[in-house]
Amino acid sequence: MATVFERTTLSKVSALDYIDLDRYPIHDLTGPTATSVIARAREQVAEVGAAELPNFILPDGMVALVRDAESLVERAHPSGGVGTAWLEQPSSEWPSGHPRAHRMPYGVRAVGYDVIPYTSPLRQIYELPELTAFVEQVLQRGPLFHYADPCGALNLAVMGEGDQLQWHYDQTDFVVSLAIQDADAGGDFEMVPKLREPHDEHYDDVQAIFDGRHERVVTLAMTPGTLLIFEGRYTLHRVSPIAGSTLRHVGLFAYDTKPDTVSNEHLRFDRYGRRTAFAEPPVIWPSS
Ligand SMILES: O=C(O)CCC(=O)C(=O)O
Ligand SMILES: [Fe+2]
Repeated sequence: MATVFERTTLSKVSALDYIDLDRYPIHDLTGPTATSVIARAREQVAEVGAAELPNFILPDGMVALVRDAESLVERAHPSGGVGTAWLEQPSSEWPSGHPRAHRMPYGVRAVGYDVIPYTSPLRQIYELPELTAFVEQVLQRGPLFHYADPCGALNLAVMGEGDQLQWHYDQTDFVVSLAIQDADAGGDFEMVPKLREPHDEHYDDVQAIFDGRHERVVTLAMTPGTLLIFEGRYTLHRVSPIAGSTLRHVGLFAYDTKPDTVSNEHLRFDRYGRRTAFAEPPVIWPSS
């Protein structure tokens, strides 16, 4: 017990060191700086469904995160094909030409939480209780828990030449992402604030976006080092196709308002290529 506690404490201290605590004092949420950062982020979420926190990570932290991401690329599982904005198999109820039946190409590679080593700075940042408490304060949805899925709780999303994510709504209320590396071109995070309402899908407006009428589309800079707190269930969004040889890396931090939510074997196999999670992150890859 004592040993585990000591090891954990040491790694938490170093993960806080990656964060610009002068600008974002997540270790002291009651101080004046944190109070104003939280108030501003809440405003942004209320106005556009997304709070962008640039330079959340210090330059040394970025060096460590990029090196880490590059070392994790070989653990990424590719998935791709065509999908709808609602991330569902369209039922026959939707005639062809209906936005709900509209399929768009996607391609992405995902590194699951179960294969991210304990020494990974991305993992250590995600596991900071201070970060969870900060996100909790911004979102004001009551206590937050790490998503309990052994593969899905934390992901590194890797996208290369030709990869993209189609226009979609997330199936969770919100997601927290950390921009680690930009592609040479493309890979823009584009979103349409306030398009969907709980009881109105506004299909005509969605169709207009699919038709390329982008007046309402907002592109977020997502400069490496930016933390983004994003309400993806009601904000249509996509990642535009990537060009060039530099990989786009984004860390995806999953939380839930309930402590024990997990995914299922089918979804897990689709995204990670395995039905069962590794019990411990493999030290070498490919794992034997
Ligand atoms: O990679 C990103 O920036 C966003 C990813 C995303 O929208 C998703 O995984 O649902
Ligand atoms: Fe999404």
